[in-house]
Amino acid sequence: MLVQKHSSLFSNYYLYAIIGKWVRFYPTIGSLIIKLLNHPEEMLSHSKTKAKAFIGILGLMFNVGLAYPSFSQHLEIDNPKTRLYNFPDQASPEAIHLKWHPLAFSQFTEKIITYYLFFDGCKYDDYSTELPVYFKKVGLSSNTIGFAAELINPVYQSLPSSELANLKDLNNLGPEIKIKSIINYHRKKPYGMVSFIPIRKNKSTGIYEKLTSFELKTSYEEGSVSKTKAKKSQQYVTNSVLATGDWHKISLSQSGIYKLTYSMMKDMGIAIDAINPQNIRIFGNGGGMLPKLNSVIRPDDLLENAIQVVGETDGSFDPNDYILFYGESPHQWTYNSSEGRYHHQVHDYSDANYYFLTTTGGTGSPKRISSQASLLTENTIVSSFDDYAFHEEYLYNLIISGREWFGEHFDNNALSYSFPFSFPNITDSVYLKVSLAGRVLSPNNGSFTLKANNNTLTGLNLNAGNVGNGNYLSPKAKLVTDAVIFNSVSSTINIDIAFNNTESSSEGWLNYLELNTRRILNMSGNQMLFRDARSVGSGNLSQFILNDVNSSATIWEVTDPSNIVSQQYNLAGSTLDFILQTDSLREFLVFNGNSFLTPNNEGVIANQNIHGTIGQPDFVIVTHPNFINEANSLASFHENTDSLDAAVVKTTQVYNEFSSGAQDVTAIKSLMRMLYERAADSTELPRYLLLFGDGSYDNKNQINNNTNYVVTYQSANSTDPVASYVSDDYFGLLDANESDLASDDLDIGIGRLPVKTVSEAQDVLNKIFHYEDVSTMKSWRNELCFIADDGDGNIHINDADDIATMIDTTYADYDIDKIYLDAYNQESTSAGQRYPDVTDAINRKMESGVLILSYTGHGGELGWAHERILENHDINSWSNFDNMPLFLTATCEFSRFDDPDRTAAGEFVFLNPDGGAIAMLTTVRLVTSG
Ligand SMILES: [Ca+2]
Ligand SMILES: [Ca+2]
Ligand SMILES: [Ca+2]
Ligand SMILES: [Ca+2]
Repeated sequence: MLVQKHSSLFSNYYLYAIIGKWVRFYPTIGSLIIKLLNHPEEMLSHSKTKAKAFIGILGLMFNVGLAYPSFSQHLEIDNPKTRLYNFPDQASPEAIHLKWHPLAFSQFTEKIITYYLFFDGCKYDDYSTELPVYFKKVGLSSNTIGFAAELINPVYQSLPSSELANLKDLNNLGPEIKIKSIINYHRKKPYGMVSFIPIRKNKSTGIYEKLTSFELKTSYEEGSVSKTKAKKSQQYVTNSVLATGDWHKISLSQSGIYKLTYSMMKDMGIAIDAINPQNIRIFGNGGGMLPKLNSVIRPDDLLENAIQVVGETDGSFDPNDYILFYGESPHQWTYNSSEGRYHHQVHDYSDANYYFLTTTGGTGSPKRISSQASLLTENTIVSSFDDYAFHEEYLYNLIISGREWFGEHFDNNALSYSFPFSFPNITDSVYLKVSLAGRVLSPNNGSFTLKANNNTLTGLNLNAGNVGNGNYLSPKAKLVTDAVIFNSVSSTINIDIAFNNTESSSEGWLNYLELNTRRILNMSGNQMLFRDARSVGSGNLSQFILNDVNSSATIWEVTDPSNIVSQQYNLAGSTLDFILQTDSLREFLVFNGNSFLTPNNEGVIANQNIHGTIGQPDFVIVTHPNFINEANSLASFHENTDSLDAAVVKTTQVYNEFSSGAQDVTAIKSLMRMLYERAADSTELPRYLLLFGDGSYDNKNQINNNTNYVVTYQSANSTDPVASYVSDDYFGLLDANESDLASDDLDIGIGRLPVKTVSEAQDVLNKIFHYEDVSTMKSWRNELCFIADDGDGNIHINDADDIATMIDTTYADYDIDKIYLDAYNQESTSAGQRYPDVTDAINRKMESGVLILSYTGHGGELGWAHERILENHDINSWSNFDNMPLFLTATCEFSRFDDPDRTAAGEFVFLNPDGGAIAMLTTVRLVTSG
């Protein structure tokens, strides 16, 4: 009987799944529920094979927010022998008919209405367009290296002008349909993905036409995959260097030479008088974030750096002995050789970079800085060098979303700012790149003007334009970026930025200033970094000539920060020179020994060894250290009740082994990549990732009372609430070709427990454990409830009804209850329209219990519907501990979990200690339905 079948239907669910965005909900939700209800008996069985697949599906649907109307493909997740997709019959492709519907619309307020064209099975590819996309997945053999698709026998029909009048984005459509065909990978297996917008503008008539039927012809190129994979692949060490020995973590924030003295080491807790300084080692992987593209090789575990230990030869660390090492800023500069410019990249997750010191760890001879000879002949002279600087502050996030933060704020109180830069011995023009954001409401305009040393910089186009009428669907601000070259004779450069607002409510923000110039190669200050892209060329032997040095000048080549070498040179008076091959860009640091930088002590690090001990778990919990006990007991629970092989690691441990100690969203992904890559076969692939701890849009702790427990992946867009999102999917895009693209295919199921305190964590655990209790296996587990908002041309009700019908015809055993607002009495109150009977019905349903509760309609961080049918006081009043539903919400920011200033209504549903939801598939940002 069904009750029994569902005894553990949602017991593994720890999961509070996060959806970035959904467009066009109902096929997604309908398919999902059918999958949820599919094969419940396997879910109950202790083998749990399907349960795993099922949780995988919960994760898989959050593919960077894109709704895939069918998940049937993903069901094969645990059956690697089943081909995921059918090969099309190439000899006679079948005709495909598209069933188009009249124009649909979605109404947010009286003023905001968006329109959609749609056909059955369509999806919307990107949130800036309202045009439907046809897509199809095609099976490919594992040695496919090329894939293409074309349309045969297309049949078109004119689109009535009434359907076009309200659509945007038509201008991008040409006379030919643009077909995108790519090879994607799902759990290491390739498949072809074909997608296109099935609308064209007829070349001869100029009329827009929709494609109504066609045949899809696909072609493949097969070849040796090992050939394409011949480039180096990521290697993983067997054991982390942190597994044995004493470890002390230090931090720093700017690039340069750092000194560690006897007394500092003593303060760090090192038994400095007892150690042999010849055994001291420093590890660290240099600055910058890990690369997003998986195939880019990155350091695995911590690299040992070459250092200098002054006074080590006598075997004792005496009070005047010291260590010198090169430390790199977390913020990176990269040279773009086609542009001939250096660009900076601020670290999105950390303002510090970390190094690890040990006196007993590591293997082999400790790495020391060796010296590098100067060559004897030159063919290129270097007497000036490239220098750069940036100014970028992390002060404001304009829409509480996205990873781009802004600095100085321009408004009527402060319309201009001044930024001083210093380039001693400047000898060339200055390249200045500026990025700003302006918030100017229609019909006004605004612009920024820049001055360098009081001269207005012409040729910059920094027109802030306007961002429409400022409703909550329009961009908060418009980003303007431009670059200019100007001359400066002064080594001090003052950049003044003024905001010209035509209306007092206009605002602006500085994103960044970035400068490139050249300086004469004269020593300036106590430490100076230099490099010269002009020296680079095949066969170049460059003589670097450096003036104004003292006799104790030392030059380190820092091109490879873990393999620093000391450069030998010739000295004549106060000028030194050295000659090196410069086939590629090399970087140096000269210092006079008078002054060094000092790192911060971050304390002792306990031994850890994720690399060596994690094995090949099905289920990985990455927890904030605060919740380690709760994470461990959840892991044991799943090991005992579900036979899942579970592993628990702390965020800080993941960072230490995968991102050199700095918080980085990609470190968690790199851990999952290691498990994925090490898997000997498909049964060893990781299946689930649980993030144990709340997240925040503020990954660098700028705001007070932050909730940055487990790092969040935020979209690049930080100005447009419709295009900006947060998504935990990023952690599960694991194939080599994947990074963070919407087309990347999620390979594992991912959930998050958005808990902030141990007590919240314990409450959630109590719920999960209780859900498995036999006393809760009652008839409520046979009931489903669909709640639908009114208005919007009945789209929510139609969606909910379609889902209910889908389920009713597939699973007649379930009792379906519908709470459609239109069926209830609406009352006018002083606070607006209300549906008190709907609220009562929902509260009663929660108390009596349902397996799945689905809501489609308007909503926000405070509850559901304009009529406030569900609010936080309802949610917090629920005491349905014995019958907690899975919540599916197709509504806006109901569960915007990453805003520390507010616990969203969806979070309250999940965190309610006396009931609420056992799990949620829910929305965290603005979404639109269609
Ligand atoms: Ca000594
Ligand atoms: Ca920024
Ligand atoms: Ca994939
Ligand atoms: Ca939260």
